[in-house]
Amino acid sequence: GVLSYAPVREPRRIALVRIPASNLDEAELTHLERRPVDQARADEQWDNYCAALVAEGWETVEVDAAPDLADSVFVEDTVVMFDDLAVLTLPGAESRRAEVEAVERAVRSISRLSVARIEEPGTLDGGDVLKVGDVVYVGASSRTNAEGIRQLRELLAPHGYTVVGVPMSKALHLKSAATALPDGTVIGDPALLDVTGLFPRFLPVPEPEGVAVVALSATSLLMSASAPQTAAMLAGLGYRVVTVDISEFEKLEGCVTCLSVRVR
Ligand code: CIR
Repeated sequence: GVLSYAPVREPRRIALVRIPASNLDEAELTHLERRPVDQARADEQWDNYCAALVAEGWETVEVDAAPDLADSVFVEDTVVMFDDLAVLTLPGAESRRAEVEAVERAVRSISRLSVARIEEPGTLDGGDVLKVGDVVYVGASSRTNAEGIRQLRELLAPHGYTVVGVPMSKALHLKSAATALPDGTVIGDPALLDVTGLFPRFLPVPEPEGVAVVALSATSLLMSASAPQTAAMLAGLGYRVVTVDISEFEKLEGCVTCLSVRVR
């Protein structure tokens, strides 16, 4: 007989990214004192961040630049992905709401995605949304209100996700305090969390900058270069750890997760 080999069609692993604005010094700050940002260095760090994603097999899709929207580089806050459902957010900070329009265009350009959105009076920042399997932890932070959490719960119920609200008073976003390893273990800084008992498996990390990891695959992690002890700890658990210097974005309360949105 004739053997025919169908090409293996894997869905593309896309990372949405957005080039830094030219007014980074006007970015929102909640918990940190303002320190001057080196714009050229920020641009270079962003290039390296994108290059690291590409090197790990991700295709970057750029959201149209918004040179005047100071926080637009932190694209994670504007859309949250659940399989093929993209939920556009309504950012808690007024100054960030205009970011969503171009993100919507970018999301709609990826044909396999369906699109929903959080609506007023709900507010929700993607940085507050932590997925662990089919449980979605959502930080009730200064940016994300109860109505935003309620709307997300309603949008996700038909998709089999359970939404769990998490009180957040000590850090900007839930993911400024905790993220998840590919095996579902939540890692974080207990000093930045109101509660840790909600997570079935919780592992404290030794540095505040170490709380944020991006799962590049089941076995590799992207982390900030500012957390070498955490990197060593996670390497010790068997992960391959890729580090990037994002110091200019850390001055603006950004972390390694918030610079991209992974569409798996
Ligand atoms: C803000 O305050 O909105 C930005 N300066 C930082 C946002 C960081 N985003 C995140 O952690 N998901």
